[in-house]
Amino acid sequence: MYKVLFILVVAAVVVMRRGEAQLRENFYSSSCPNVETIVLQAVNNKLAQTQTFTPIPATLRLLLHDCFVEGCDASILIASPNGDAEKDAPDNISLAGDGFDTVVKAKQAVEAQCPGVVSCADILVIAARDVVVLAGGPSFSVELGRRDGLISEASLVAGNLPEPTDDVNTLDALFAKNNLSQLDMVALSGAHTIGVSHCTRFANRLYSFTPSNPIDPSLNPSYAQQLMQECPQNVDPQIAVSMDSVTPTIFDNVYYQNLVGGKGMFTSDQVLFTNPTTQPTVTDFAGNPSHFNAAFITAMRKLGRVGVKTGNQGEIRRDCNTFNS
Ligand code: HEM
Ligand SMILES: *[C@@H]1O[C@H](CO)[C@@H](O)[C@H](O)[C@H]1NC(C)=O
Ligand SMILES: CC(=O)N[C@H]1CO[C@H](CO)[C@@H](O)[C@@H]1O
Repeated sequence: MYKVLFILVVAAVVVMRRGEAQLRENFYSSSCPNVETIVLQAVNNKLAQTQTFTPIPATLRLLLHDCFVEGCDASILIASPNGDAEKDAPDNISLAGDGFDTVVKAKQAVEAQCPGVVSCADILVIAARDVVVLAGGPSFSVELGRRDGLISEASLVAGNLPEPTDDVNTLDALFAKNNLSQLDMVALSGAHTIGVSHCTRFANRLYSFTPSNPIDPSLNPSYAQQLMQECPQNVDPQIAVSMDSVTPTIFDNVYYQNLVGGKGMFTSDQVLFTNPTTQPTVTDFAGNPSHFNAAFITAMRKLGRVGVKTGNQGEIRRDCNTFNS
């Protein structure tokens, strides 16, 4: 009698743990042992082909936009014929095509060797890690085992992505909703050490901050002049400028040194230094690259766990841009 009960309990526990299958580093060790090498090679091929830096920041940013809306489930990659998928939301307007293409190419390379096995969500996580390393940032291992989602809707985006005008409280709340601490938020913002922004995203800080102060007083005056030169009023909305004006193509801690010097591009960057709750972390990261690297790695691994589907949830998409059926 007790034996039967014991077996039933054990069986129930096993079933429950299957249901909430965990991410793990060696998830594909028998089903696709070379997946990480294949993805890295595809990322390198993409860079060789485009001959520009753009795929690197574009791929990293894609991870944030995927994970913060419906979880890290490749929902951002879906191309809807009706223009109503996640990537079609106004918040995504500036996601560079090179990021999408990097993941699509990597998936094709993986499919050629391990058909139907590796999710697009995992390929994005691997590629986002790889581009950090290729830009000179820290190397780290990633957890795998995500499944691709079955939902991608533009209407689900609003309110789930950070805005360049956000203050620390708003950022704290949004990141907390994704199980990320304030420290994680400050560390992940360091991703703005590479890549570009369109002038429209920060022009308010140059021309219309407040009626009495058209230039944001928290901007370093010479940096403000530089930005006004790069982004004259009513400039072509396609024009984009480097977010880290000092080392724009190197993944380093100069982003934080810039904040200390009043050279943060967005309000959401600069407030990390002006707000007393985050300032000590910014000062620490500005002076200690190893502290930044360690915090960034921890936060990236946590970002990769947001809202994941595992076990038999979702699907393994064949083509990252479309659902299987
Ligand atoms: C903390 C709140 C954040 C805000 C408000 C924010 C906002 C933005 C905005 C407005 C842009 C410029 C888009 C454009 O005009 O092209 C941008 C670019 C970028 N963001 Fe963020 N972001 C945040 C956090 C993050 C995080 C957590 C990551 C990744 C871990 C990230 C990675 C990037 C990258 C790499 C770019 C450059 C994209 C490119 O050059 O194609 N951002 N971000
Ligand atoms: C946050 O963590 C809790 C506890 O592990 C989990 O139940 C929840 O789904 C997580 N939320 C997100 C958005 O990942
Ligand atoms: C890369 C991408 O698909 N961006 C889209 C974001 O959303 C706008 C509409 O708001 C589209 O025009 C872009 O093509």
